[in-house]
Amino acid sequence: MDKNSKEKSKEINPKDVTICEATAQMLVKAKRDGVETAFDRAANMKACPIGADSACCKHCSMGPCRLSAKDPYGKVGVCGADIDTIMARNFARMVASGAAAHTDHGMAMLDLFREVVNGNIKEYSIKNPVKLNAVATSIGIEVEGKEEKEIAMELYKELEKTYTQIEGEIPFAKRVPEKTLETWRKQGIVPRGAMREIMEMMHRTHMGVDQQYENITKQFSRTALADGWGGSMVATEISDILFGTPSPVAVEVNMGVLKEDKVNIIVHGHEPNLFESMLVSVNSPTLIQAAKDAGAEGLNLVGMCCSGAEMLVRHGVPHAGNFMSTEAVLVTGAVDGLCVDVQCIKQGLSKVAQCYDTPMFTTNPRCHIEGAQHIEFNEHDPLGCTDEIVIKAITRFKNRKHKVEIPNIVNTGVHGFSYEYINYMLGGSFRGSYTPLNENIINGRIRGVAGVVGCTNPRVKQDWAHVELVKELIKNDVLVLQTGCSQIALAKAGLTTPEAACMAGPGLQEVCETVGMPPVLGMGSCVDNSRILLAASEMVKAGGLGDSIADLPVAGVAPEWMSEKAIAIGQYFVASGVYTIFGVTFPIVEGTKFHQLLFEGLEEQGMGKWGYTPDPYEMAKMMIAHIDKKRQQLGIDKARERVLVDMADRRELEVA
Ligand code: NFS
Ligand code: SF4
Repeated sequence: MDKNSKEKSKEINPKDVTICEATAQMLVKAKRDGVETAFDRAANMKACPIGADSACCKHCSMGPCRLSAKDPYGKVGVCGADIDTIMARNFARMVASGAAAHTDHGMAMLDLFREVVNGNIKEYSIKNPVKLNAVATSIGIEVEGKEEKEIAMELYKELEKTYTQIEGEIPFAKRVPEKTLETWRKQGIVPRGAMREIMEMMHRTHMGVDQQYENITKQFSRTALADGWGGSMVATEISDILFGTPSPVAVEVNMGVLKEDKVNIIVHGHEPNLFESMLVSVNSPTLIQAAKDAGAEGLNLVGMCCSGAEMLVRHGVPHAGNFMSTEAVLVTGAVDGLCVDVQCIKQGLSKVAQCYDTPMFTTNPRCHIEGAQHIEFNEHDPLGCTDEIVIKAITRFKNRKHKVEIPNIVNTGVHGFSYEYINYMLGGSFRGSYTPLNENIINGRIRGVAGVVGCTNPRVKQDWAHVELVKELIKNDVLVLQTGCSQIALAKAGLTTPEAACMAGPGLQEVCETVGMPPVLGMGSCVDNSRILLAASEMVKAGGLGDSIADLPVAGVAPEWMSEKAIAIGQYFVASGVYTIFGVTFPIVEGTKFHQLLFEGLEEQGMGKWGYTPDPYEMAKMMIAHIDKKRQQLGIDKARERVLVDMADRRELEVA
């Protein structure tokens, strides 16, 4: 036994690390099968305390330098960098990396769009011309009397600037409420183009460049905004134009969506083009016949993580679970093919897949994984890749060697609330608008709106903080908007059904029942957080709730975050004016100047601010207190008291 394996002695109790029953069941099986997952590794990998506080720097070989969180100003790096510079630079690089991931994804969608419009790719087409016109109009492109192709080409050229523009403001800055934009202009943080912002961010965080935390913060705000109002928004809007805008659809979630008698194929990753092509492949009569010839009942396509969330809201494709369930799902032995593209794909998956003879396929030139087969996805011949994967999965089905154990749990919910649909749902088909939402906030039935988003993380009990927090929020009449892995946690907990309205406070319950909607609205993947930005923007424009996003009674939260993308998202929400709370841990030393700037100072500059607590009940309290403060500033706090008294009276009458 080597030293390493001797150290790996801590055993996990599945019930302590997740509230997802299917995942817990599979962790028990994994232990039986001698298979290790990230839960085991997290228990045996002590997080570095200095790194967790971001009190170290390895930007040059005079270091690495370690400072102390206990005495943050007691020491500086070899170059003289102080704690604020070091933490701000580290934070900035997390933002740059997260923003790069989203913007590169958006650019891949834009590349596809250009080739479709040019006629070079025929396998995809514009599915949603109404959205094409709406997006074009929103950034000042005249659509009247023009052919679809002409509008699309103009839109492409304009949106390309999101990435390549050197001077000026990114195109979607035109969608930002005027006063919010004014704040950005005053602070000098309106993004020019994403490539420029990310490049400048990397430059400024190099050894010996920007060594003033406030100045670094400005640039990472600008970089983050180039993600939220840039790359992510392009990803969402172009995907809607090419593949359709989500509208409410009943979906099945959890590991029970795998079928023992079918060839199970999972797509896990982020870019919908691959998944869309896989959807075509699994519907091919030839391949369905091949599956039947192999003794299967058919082909079963299932999503995971964010591309799964996108296909869930757009097409109602079943979803097997979120980030911390991706290894566990392989332990079922039922997965005949695991197909991935980019982001949030644990390298550990390849080893677990090997244990169960599940072929794992990487498909994107950006992401190869040791032990996985690479079958490159090419948009000019998308089926070439996805058909081959289906064929290989059928072969695995035919030769299944492992006993299959699928947790018998399926939850149904309603997801697919694009910001356009919220408009339609509340405003009716003739004059969709956010006015009814605002009215319900002003009259107090809805106390405020919360965006609950982000990852799951083996450092905390999977799904627990998401679920407990959301229950608290809706109980207090806060309408919840969701994306990413968080909405899968809530779907598994049964809170994305219209019936879940009974768990909401009296005001929110009344609104949900009138409209027939759940109190928790699933909107899609992490790039679809841009839908939340647009919803916030529409709320400002509909009137009555102030002039900027910072005036709204809203808050954002990522209770179980883990990725750099989450930090980028958090920062663009904060810079857009939203109070944003993170759980798990926060990579900054408390009591430092940089901490003070992020947790208080930015708000004084007209933006939002950061908050932190690992406790979901505390999170709910902090968010509700903020929402109430905003209600008070708007002068609508009294209305809520009145409406709640009314409703209580009415209920008493009904009982009598
Ligand atoms: Ni968002 Fe999606 Fe999930 Fe977190 Fe990862 S899949 S982009 S980063 S873990 S929500
Ligand atoms: Fe140390 Fe400064 Fe080099 Fe960072 S840049 S490793 S603080 S010497």
